[in-house]
Amino acid sequence: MKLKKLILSTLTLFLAINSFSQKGYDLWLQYNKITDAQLQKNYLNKIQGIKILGNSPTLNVSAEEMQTAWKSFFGKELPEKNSGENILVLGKMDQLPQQLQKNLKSDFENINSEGYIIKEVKFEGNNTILITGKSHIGVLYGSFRLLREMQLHNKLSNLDIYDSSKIQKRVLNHWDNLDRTVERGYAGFSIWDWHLLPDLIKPEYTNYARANASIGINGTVLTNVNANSLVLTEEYIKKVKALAEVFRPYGIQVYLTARFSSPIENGGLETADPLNEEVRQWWKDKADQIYAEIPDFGGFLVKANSEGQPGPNNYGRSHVDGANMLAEAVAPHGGIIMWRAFVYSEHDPEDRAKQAYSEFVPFDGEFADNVLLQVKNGAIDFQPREPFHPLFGAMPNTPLMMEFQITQEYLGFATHLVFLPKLFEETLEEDTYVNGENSTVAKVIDGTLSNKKLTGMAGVANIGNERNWTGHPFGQANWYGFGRLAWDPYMDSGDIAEEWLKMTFTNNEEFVEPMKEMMLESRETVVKYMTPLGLHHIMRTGHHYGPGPWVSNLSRPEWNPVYYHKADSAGVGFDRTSSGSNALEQYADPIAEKYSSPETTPEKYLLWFHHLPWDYEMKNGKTLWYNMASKYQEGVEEVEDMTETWNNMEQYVDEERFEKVSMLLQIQLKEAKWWRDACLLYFQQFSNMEMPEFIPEPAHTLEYYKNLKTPYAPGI
Ligand code: BDP
Repeated sequence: MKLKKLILSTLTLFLAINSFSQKGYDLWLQYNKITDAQLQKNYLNKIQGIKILGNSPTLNVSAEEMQTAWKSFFGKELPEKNSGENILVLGKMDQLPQQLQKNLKSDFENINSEGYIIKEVKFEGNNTILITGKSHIGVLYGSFRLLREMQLHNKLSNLDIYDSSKIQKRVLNHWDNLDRTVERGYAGFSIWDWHLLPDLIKPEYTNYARANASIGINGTVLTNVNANSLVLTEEYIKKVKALAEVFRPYGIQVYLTARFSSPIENGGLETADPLNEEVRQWWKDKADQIYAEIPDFGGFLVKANSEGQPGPNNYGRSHVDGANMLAEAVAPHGGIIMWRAFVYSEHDPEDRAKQAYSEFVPFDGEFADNVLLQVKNGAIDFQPREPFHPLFGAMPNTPLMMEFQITQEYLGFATHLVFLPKLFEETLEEDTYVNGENSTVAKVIDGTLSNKKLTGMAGVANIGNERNWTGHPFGQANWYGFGRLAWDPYMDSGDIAEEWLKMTFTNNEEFVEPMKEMMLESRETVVKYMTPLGLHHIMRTGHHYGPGPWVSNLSRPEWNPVYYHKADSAGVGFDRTSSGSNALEQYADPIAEKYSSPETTPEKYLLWFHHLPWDYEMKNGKTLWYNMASKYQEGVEEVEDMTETWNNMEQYVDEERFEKVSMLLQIQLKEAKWWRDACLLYFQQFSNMEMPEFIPEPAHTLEYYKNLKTPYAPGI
């Protein structure tokens, strides 16, 4: 009896734990039970069975997803039916009866090869919901869309939905090493278990692919940009192939990072000179070898001549020489090269913010057709806030791919709650003026401005082997939001937050409304307590965790925070106007003119472009010093508000996620205060001004903050 009881209670506990942690693992694909009777009736009346036209692995996973969702929504299967009223029909265009194809002609004209149509039609004389597209992947995307409609509790009536991605290559960049450490990864180790591949295929690989396909991500770069040439050996290609096979039904191509010196390291050649015939042949052979195993291999991502990585400059050759050589190797197989523009040199005295532009603009129009130049959103490095990268307005004849960082290297790791789609949106909406007014960054990267044939958006992944994938439960929203914006860079970040909240937690408006507001404000909050008013790169060294504005002893000048804030008794900020580095000249005239005076520079970029005296009078009539202090204080107070908002949400969230977020918010609050106190104590030495009365007495001295060490911070 006792034993039975013990077994039972252990089982209950196990199930409870499992169902809770499952909530994190299932990401936004929770498919919460539909409890509203009306809604349930609507769904079950409209869809009473499923019919699949044709046969393919992608159609199979579409059908499987429907079943998974049905079990979860309604606790039952969706029966397969051959004919009848109210069935859901899945099939691509050429599988539809001729007449239906004809009727839908104009609908099909609205979508591209990955697009989908969800429409109520007569199929074999019956009322039917049809999910179709020009490809099986289109059908899969359509299936996820229908399920999203249901997760959002939208009624299924008069369905007439169509949608297509606006960007072609929607790619996650994993900075994962072959030893499973993840550069700038804060959610555990790499999910790729290289040691056990290709023989052990983990369910995580499939769930990763499902999650990505559900938001339209269609590519994954498996390895770190600081690349290891080992991944290009036969042994590893087999491992990569195994992953590619799992991802293929979900429409996800694999890519690898190519270390430029691989012909030397792997091929025994004496050089990696891109104009050397042997080297060129080596890359062609390598591409042939990879494509023989992985016919839909995407291509290579390359970090060259950047932060110590080898590249064409080592041989006196240009970035174009390097990129085009690789492009030639993958072109016969339909592959592409994503060549990174994240290039700066310690030997170059020019402002780091200017260097990529100086390096690449002269090559505009010279890259091969299958090269995308991958440009970070800002000219420095994934800061909490940066003006858009001037390259977006300066290379009209080169396909430019956006690179965002989803992992929070400079934004509090997986500890701080920050909703990044707000940051991404801000960049995408900026006007470059490259083709006159309204030449937004979004239009540059989706190709509409200059009719570019190849388009892409990359996001540095925040995924690891933590049970909930991203460490912070809200980190999932950044992965989700990246995918949504890569599909449609014009999406509103508020809509993204709302979708994610409903799909991940609950549709209850009392939860969704306040949480949405909190997420939308979270990015500005972090800017306030870390780098207000255009300050940037004042994090501690190496790991970049916490404040370190005093750091000045690193070997490369542009790695030191003092290089970026230039605080002295005369003032603070980086003069990038004509009296300083003149980085402003890299922007179109309307921006350069507007930002050349501090009076007309948006306050959010003030110290990015200007070095200003501490008593500079700002728009509100107060001094710069006063405003800086009040931003830091507001940041802290806003985190306090976040903790309060979250505390009111307990009834809507499972215990496990509730507790975890509560604790993380407490850490965030502690660290926001750390940022405020350390930065204000440091800058006060130069401002020589009183701390405004609203700033509480700092908990510690400046020396204390300077001496803090975190040798084992994750991500390096
Ligand atoms: C910096 C990171 C470094 C990356 C580099 C890059 O600190 O780890 O390797 O960017 O993007 O932000 O290549």
